[in-house]
Amino acid sequence: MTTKATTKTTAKKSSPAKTRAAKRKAPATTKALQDKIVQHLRGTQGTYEEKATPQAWWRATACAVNEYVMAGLTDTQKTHSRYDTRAVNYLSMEFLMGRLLSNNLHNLQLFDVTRDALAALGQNIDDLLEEEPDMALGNGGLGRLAACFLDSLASLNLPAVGYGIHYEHGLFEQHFRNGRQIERPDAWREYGNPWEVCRPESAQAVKLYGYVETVYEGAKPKKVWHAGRTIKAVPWDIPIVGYDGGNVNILRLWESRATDFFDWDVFNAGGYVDAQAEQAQAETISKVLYPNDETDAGKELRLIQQYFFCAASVADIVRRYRRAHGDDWSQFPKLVAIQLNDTHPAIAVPELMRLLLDEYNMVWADAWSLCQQVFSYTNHTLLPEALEKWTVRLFEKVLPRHLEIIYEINHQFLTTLVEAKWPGDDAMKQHLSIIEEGHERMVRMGNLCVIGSHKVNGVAQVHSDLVKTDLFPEFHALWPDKLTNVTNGITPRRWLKACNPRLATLIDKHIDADWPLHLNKLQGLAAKADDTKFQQAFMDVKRANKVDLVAEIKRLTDIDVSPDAIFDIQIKRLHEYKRQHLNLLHILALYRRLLDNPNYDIVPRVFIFGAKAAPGYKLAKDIIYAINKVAERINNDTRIDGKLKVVMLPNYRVSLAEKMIPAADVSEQISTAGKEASGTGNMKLALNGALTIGTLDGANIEIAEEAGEENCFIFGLTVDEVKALNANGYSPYDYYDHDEEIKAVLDWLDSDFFTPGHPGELSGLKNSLLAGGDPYKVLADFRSYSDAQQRVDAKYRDSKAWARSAIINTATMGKFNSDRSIQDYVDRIWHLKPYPRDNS
Ligand code: 26Q
Repeated sequence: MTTKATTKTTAKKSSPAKTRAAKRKAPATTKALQDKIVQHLRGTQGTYEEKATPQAWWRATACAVNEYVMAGLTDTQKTHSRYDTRAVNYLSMEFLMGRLLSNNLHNLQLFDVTRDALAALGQNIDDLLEEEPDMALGNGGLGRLAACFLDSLASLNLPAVGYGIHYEHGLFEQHFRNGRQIERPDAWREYGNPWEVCRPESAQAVKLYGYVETVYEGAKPKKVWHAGRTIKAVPWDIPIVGYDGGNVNILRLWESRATDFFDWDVFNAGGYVDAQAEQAQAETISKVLYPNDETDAGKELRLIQQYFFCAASVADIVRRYRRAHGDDWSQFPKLVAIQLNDTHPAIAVPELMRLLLDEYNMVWADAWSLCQQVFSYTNHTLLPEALEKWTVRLFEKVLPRHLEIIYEINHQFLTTLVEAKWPGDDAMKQHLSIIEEGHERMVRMGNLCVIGSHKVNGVAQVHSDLVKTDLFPEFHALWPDKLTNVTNGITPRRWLKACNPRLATLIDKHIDADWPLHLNKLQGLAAKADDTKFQQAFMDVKRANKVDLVAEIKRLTDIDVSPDAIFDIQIKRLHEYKRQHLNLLHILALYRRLLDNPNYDIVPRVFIFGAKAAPGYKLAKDIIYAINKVAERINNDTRIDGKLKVVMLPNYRVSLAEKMIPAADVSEQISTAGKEASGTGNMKLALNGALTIGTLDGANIEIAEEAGEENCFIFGLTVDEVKALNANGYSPYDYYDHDEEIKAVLDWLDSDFFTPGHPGELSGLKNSLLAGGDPYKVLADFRSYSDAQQRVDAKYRDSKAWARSAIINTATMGKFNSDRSIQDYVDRIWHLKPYPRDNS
């Protein structure tokens, strides 16, 4: 049983909003929905009202809603083909979709009628929504960004297709055993998924391995790739429903299968088992999402995954184009845009070249010109270890023809453009080359993306500036117009309207009801920031959301927390650069102050974490363990009178984020300046009225600009100060030796205070910050962070000042609507036109 009070809070009274912007009527009545749900319960689920399980109710409801979804899908597809529209193809290894039922209901304006229909059938919609497994086909920010972008593309009526992999297992399920992270496979579609449609008629063959032969057609040499293996790529389509009558686009995810071709010779020679093994191998490709969100150096299967989905997607894009235009390629760059979500789909560039050259006999210059016009690339990281590289050896084995094409792209680039700009400069050539020389030669996917694209963007202003100055300065000198910025965004439909119905209802009463499309209208709330009654209403919503989270925390961890405490939330993947351990050291400092002085006066605080660590990332897993162990000790220490609580919720994922974010007072965004490309959780939390404690990193800078620094708690080194510290030689011991508190909390980790009977279990963490050199400057930022936390405490005591800042945060987050991000992509990179669907 969940406690979210959707039922009560979304009931709309007649409000000024209604008169200002009449809400679109629901496309169905309660009665119609009720009939459809029962019909599906009986007709497709094979059960009936008295017997149906909650799962069956959820499935029947999804099927009922699907009728509206599919109608919109058909209309949209017909419209696109009727007008032969230019479309963007968003290639991404990850789409972190979360659950779809609530989202689809909200976007179709069917939420209220469905809630009522289910209530009439004796079912609670909140409970039923919990039945849906998360579609967790992504690791974190990059995957969730792709999902928000799909929502915006559909809502803005822009022709778009998302292309990715139909992983059988998404991101692992996280459990804690004695405080340690345990991973279990995710089985999101073990029992099928009602949203997806298989399209066997659009399957593609994907080749791998083998060798390249040069044959001659007259004097003309022609390359023929004799593949060693052929895999079948089968598409599953997931409809993406735009908001309020928007279009319904498609997310197409490829599943790998063995080819139908059956080798009877092998079979007859007694090779039945070998034939089965081959099938298992083919199906391995789409079996599992790599759970690393920065690197997984050189894994052959990862390269094959990348090529598998890129080859299938590019073939699909070309097939759609040729259906309308045959062999006339002149319209191709006018109709096709392909966005590369980081370097993961970089192989799509040589793949399109291969198709044009080898299959469609185009000459090099024409093919290359087409490629450069259609591709563009988004960079999501500056961390050197996260820039993808593959060994030439691996490429030669898996994709021999692509390696040849990459060599030729590189040769042309170096001998024409680079030579013209920097004549005779071999060092420059080495630097810009796609091939890195060394004892093991490597293919640099970032360079391939920059060279093959007409635009390259970073994801927040400071990040894009660093892409120009630090990551690709020479490319920037060569092509001054290629590098640009598109600041990330989040969809306000999922991240406010659907996840925080109480706040959405309050907002509806004060501004136009179309704010989920025009998020800048939230600005209208700023006028009420000093209005005591509005402050009260706003903080009442926050408190009710906190009460819900209190129950969820109790259910998941059995820990009791009070909704009167400050809810301080850090939710993101676990990484050293994100510095969950800075937060932890500060918790230890607070705890120590409380033990030293029982009268130490702080506003009670609950520190809440959600984070998964990559299974092979030892220190990240040790930090999770440390948080859990510290939590155990603090939560059970009666001496501190409940002033401090620490909670690490297990299995952080989209659906859990939707419960945590509406209840946050404080948003922890504390990465080392220059390391977090953008962040998007920071936007979600601020939009829901949390105050940011953060460094001047990524999108925090722009959030502080919008909300005003007086409504955030900014601390720590700036990008330039971090650089200066590195240049001058940073020593963490300077802080350890001179700050008594830092020394005390670090030494505490060596004892068995938090791990009774097991001293030293937490010493790895201390070592990383001292002997390990503290690469992310945790100790350098500690004091400034602790001071900022004191400002948080002081401000919370002034409840009017706090309420005012919280309101201003919500009111000023309009910029971070992913619709704005998408419009920036359209204006600067894709140049698309909207095509609202015809009804036919
Ligand atoms: C690479 C090689 C092998 C295996 C996995 C990977 C891999 C997988 C995922 C590398 C990186 C990722 C994901 C990166 C990511 O999520 N980056 C985040 O992107 C967000 C959206 O732009 C930003 O807001 C974050 O700042 C950035 O960290």
